[in-house]
Amino acid sequence: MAKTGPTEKTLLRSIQRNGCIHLALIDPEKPLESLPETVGELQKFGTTAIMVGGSTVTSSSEIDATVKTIKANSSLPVILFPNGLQGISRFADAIFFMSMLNSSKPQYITGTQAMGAPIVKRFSLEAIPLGYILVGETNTAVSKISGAEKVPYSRPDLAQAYALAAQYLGMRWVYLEAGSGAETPVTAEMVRKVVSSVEIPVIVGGGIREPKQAEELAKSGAKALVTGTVLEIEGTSQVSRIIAALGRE
Ligand code: 1GP
Repeated sequence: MAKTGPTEKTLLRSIQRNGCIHLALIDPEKPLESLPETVGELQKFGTTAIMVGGSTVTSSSEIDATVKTIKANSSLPVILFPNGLQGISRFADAIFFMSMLNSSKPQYITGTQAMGAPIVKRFSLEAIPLGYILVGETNTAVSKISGAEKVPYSRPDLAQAYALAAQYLGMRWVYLEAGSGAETPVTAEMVRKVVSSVEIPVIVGGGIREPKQAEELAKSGAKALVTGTVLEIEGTSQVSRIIAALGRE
């Protein structure tokens, strides 16, 4: 039987303690001014793990270098958030082993996964099975590349159906993704409906820039919020306010 590994256990423990956790997404294609200081600060502010990836990553050596810098400057777990085989690094702790459930291209549902699985095994990466659902109204890089027919915010019932399918397929996490830089984050209503219908933790990301938005999503039952762009544009101080808004002790 596939066991839950140490990184996934860290996420679950942190959720148990805090209710809703923060995951920082670092895209190696969009270098931050100072990655070493940034990851140190993120750890101090209470981020639970760092995700590394981006929809336009083309080189695994960039991923390797980013992962190594993060590992050298914090003790936070690093979880890969791959856009393809090039998103896999042997230096990470874990990988969100994901299927984009509403993509129209087989390569994003099971094709690349089949090619990547032996690499994940060879690198002894902890695979965290995740159903990935693209939602919302903004045409972001991920929606253009994946050819997903996004679930509109007006159809939370469809998001519910996909999330339930993820659970029944044995995935242990579900991710409602509005896309990096989305104009509007996932709606509270969609999060509430999805949370009410599944037993697996719901991750929400895309377009979260304000503490108020984070607070509302956490109150709606999201178990993890992912932010990327806000770190690139506003730095760690705004991220610290977002983490503070998650309602932890
Ligand atoms: C993208 O959900 C993440 O996969 C993060 O989105 O860059 O808008 O924070 P942002």
